[in-house]
Amino acid sequence: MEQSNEVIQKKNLFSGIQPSGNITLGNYLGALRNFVLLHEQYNCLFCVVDLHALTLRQDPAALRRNSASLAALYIACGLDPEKNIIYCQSHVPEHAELGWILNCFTYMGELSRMTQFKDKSQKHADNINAGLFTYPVLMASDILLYQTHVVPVGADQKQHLEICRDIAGRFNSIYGDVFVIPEPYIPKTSARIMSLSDPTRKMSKSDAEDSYVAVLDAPDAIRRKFKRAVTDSEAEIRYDPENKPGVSNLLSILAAVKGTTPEEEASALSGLGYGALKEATAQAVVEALAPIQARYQEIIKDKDYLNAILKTNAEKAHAIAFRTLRKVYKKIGLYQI
Ligand code: ATP
Ligand code: LTN
Repeated sequence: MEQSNEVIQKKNLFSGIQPSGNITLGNYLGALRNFVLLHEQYNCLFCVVDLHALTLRQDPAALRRNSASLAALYIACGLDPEKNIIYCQSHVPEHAELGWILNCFTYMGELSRMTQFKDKSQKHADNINAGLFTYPVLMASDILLYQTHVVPVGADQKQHLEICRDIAGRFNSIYGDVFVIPEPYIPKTSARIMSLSDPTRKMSKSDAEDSYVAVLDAPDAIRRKFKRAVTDSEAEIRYDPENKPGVSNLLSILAAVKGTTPEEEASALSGLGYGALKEATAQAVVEALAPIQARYQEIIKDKDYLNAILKTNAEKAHAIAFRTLRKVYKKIGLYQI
């Protein structure tokens, strides 16, 4: 048989998580876990988007700690830092630089339609800053700098991906094919894990501690949080997100962790009480997180190793980002020397 010498070029994948608090089970099931599933098929960049975190007021010491912790967690989840570019956004200046240019190609009207902006400005009415408003533009710059084909995110980021595609398309239609138009990758199940204290709202790391399970929570904390999770006053384990959001959220988590469906879990537990559902969910989560937690503890102890990785990878990211930015500068007519 004739051998093909054709080298199949891998496509590019980019995603980011904000170091704005403890990484939650929602972040893990909606995003991180899919990074691990996808990373071998793509050239990947996984970013600690620390500049995005500044859109809400951060305690400087906590921001530093959370940034190192998130980088270590990427590795602990199984992303090899030799094969994937794991780095901090603020270490690569091109993100902010392209962000400025793209601000000039984004309309106030489209930004004011973003539901994340509306939600966050309601929650933080004392600090509705311009960064919160232009957040999606910086996110578009993250993605477009690396000629990204695929962006794995939770369902809450779909609208931001759409605006990114619109900005890229608008730019390309004026200057030619400068940017790859990215596609979102949103998991079918677990794309939107809900808060344990208010299952009608998304689980979020910047909310109160009892509303989320953190990936690094100790087993007894995980069990306690699930035990207190809000359900309803019936006693039937049934998957019905509309009418039974709390129970359905627990079933979704259990199914996502076990690789089954919420309906299958509901029928396996039918006839049992909510206590059994909570215990089964807590147990499955504790078991799934244990190996990640153990690996994390090894990595976070060795700051020299972690810093060396972040430095080398920021250089790799910079080399790619620099090429795209130069091209953009040239196309739009900035004087080059
Ligand atoms: P914050 O509360 O600080 O806004 P967050 O918890 O919403 O943070 P991000 O850093 O904004 O998390 O998101 C990181 C990734 O996790 C994104 O891909 C996002 O879509 C995903 N994600 C966040 N929350 C959930 C959730 N509850 N269910 C599924 N995916 C989620
Ligand atoms: N906006 C995202 C985090 C984020 C991101 C990105 C995700 C910033 N830049 C680029 C994917 C690709 C969030 O709030 N979850």
